[in-house]
Amino acid sequence: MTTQPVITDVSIKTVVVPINPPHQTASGLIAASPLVLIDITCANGLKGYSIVFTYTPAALKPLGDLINNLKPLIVDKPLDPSHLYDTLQERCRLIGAQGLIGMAIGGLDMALWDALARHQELPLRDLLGGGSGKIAAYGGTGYDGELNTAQQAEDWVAKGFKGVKAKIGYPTVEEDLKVVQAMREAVGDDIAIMVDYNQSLTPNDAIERIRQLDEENLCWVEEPVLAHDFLGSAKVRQTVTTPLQSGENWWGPLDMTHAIDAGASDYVMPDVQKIGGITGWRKAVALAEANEKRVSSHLWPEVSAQLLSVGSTSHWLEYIDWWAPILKSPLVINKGLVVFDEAMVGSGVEWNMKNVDKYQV
Ligand code: SMN
Ligand code: MG
Repeated sequence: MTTQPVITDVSIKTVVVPINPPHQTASGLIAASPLVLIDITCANGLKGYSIVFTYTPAALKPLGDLINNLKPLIVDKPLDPSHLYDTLQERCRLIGAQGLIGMAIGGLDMALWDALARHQELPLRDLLGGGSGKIAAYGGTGYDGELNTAQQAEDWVAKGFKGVKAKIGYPTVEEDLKVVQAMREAVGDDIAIMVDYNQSLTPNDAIERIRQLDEENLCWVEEPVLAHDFLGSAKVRQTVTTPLQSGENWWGPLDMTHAIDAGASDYVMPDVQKIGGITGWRKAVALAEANEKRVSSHLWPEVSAQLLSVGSTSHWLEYIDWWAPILKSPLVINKGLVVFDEAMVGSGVEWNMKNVDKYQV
């Protein structure tokens, strides 16, 4: 067994990467990605990298500070991500390991696993047991109206994608329907269409709307109600036939347990940051697999593609390339499938320093 190197430093940079065009959802506009970039350094010069996405620039500095303040729990310790995850969870139990704390832990955990994979000179997926499955990716469109959404869907399909997701939750269900029907018209019957309400409906409103969408042969309806209203979501699920999808806002594996116990969702799509990094993802996905839930991902395409390739119930990779400008080797998709770079080690995250400098704040 190789001995783990000792961690000597954790450092951060903050960047704001513009999104062109800005991404509109039923719960707000995202015009740029505020990101904390984490670098872990070990005694032998080994590095580990990860991205923390703060959704709003208001949280960028606090998250950077938080990660710096958690440094004493990590520096001078051996590079043992699972053990450090437990330490961070225990030491944050009183404040609670959700919200900004949860995001900081998720980001640190991803950087630690990245460093460990590099130390073993393996891609993350091989470090986690290896996976050979083909991972299909879907492209996303914003809350952009009938014509624009259909056009964007057509563009994804022209690039070879076999699935496309639209943001809906317009003032009326008639508008939601028009968007979905325009997409179907544009892409044909063989393409999977998903829709995302971004938590914007009440359970009763969701039942009324999704019953009307049930005729549209959708792959899933995502987050129709508040992400933590597990019972409300279960009530919707019992009344509609289209599969429900949720998970991007669940904090840690325990939220996954509660959601599954409540029967909240047909499918799950944890977000590798909010679910607790790679360590949290593995615990959560073990639960999903035991419950025969198909697992998709949220953001972090480079890291998520590797995680999905290891899973036994993997479903779709969400392909969003907003952070590609600051990466040395952004994920490659060909004909809608992930292409792994065979020579790559780590989690797929390493900086394009020219652009990091350009977008640094
Ligand atoms: C989403 C929300 C916020 C930022 C990025 C993406 C979204 C999704 O809900 O599922 O892609
Ligand atoms: Mg979503």
